[in-house]
Amino acid sequence: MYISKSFIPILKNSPSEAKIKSHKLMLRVGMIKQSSAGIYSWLPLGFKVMKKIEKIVREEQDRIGAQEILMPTIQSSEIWKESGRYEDYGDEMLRIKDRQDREMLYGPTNEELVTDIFRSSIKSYKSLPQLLYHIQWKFRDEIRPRFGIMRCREFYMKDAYSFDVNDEEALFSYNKFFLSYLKTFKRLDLTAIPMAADTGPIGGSLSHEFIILAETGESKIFTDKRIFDLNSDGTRLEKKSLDDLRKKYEQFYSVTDEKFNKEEFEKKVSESNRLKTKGIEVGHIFYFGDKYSKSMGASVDLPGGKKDFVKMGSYGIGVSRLVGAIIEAKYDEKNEIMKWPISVAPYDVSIIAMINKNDTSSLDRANRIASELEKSDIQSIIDDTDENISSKIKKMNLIGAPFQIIIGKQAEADLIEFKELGKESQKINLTTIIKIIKEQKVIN
Ligand code: P5A
Repeated sequence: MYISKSFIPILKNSPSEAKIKSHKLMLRVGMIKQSSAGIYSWLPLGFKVMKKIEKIVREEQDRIGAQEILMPTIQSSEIWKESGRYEDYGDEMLRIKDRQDREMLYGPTNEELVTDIFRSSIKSYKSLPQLLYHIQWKFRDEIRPRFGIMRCREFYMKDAYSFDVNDEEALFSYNKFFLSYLKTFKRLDLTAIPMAADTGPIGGSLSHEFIILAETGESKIFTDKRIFDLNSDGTRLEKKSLDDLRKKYEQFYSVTDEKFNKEEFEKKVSESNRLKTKGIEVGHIFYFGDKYSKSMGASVDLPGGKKDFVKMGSYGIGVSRLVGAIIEAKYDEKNEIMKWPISVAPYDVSIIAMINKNDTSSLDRANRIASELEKSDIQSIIDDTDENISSKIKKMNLIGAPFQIIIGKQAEADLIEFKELGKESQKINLTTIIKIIKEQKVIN
């Protein structure tokens, strides 16, 4: 891809309306464009990143046995009246009337709709567990949309729902998602910490928010620093192993402000391990038993012939918010360098060629390198403009491909100037470059 032909509308300076660095960068490099308050179009660069995040989220859902479906964005009010949430949800719900005067709404979440799908087909405990998910736009009429796509009105969410025969099995499902979330965020090169959280309008008795640390985050958190040393390595998709994983995390005090209790914090966490800070909520999981299955009549036949309401949980990841969260974690605003994790980078390599109008040799060389990289499934973007080299480098630093190739006027035969952002540049041949990039891609 040539920069000159791409739709990457870069601004010279940081936009003044943006308050936090992810919003600034996303507007600056043209990843998104606001269409109205809290509603955005995704332009090629932003869309590429979001699609890569979505793919990782999907793979990790599939890995725990969840099945993908696609529910509509527009729902009927009927099912919300059944669950009792139609009134409760208040002004955050965008309510619409169709031409027959039927009350419709743009879904802010899908507990009701998925329960309706479940109850129409599943009648026996033998079909359980069922883990269903979709990745779909949601709408919440936030009173104060802010920080770009971080808190907006229309956003892209992965939401999953579990249906089980009893509490024990339902907690097994809950723990599967707990593991899957740790793995998902790790693949995005983020450290997301599970924190005991309130259940709010979703309801239920057990809930964790997954939070990444960021000064600009909207969630206040209180935690034991030692939780950052934990990981999910070696955990298997078995009850005991998953239970141990959750216990391992829960042994350390780690809560959002709604759950904060000063006395408990100071009793459980030594002074040197206490961390009070802010973070961004990138995922949220809930266990709510029969809250929806009871009110909506979703029951199954049990082994002895009796019937019972299924036990449910729901599990959300803010797919569009993650684009901003990764920028908050990775963007060096002072030096204006964004380095995307290779797993979600819009391009793997930027090729910066010194272009001379009368001599196309460096552009020819850039093209040859790009097509060799392509053969190894490495995506590149070529700066083919006639700007000077330093402004080209600045631009590429903002676009954020984690690797750069610079083709100067007097390029040596075999050697190429190659740089990983944040590291020294080196002169090596193309085979070595491909090897270095492929190695990083595999780690992810
Ligand atoms: C869980 C899945 C739910 O809606 N129902 C289905 C449950 N949870 S949640 O916490 O309310 O939302 C899940 C994740 O969606 C992201 N998110 C948002 N992203 C951008 N703008 C918003 N206004 C917004 N609201 C929620 C968050 O990442 C949240 O964790």
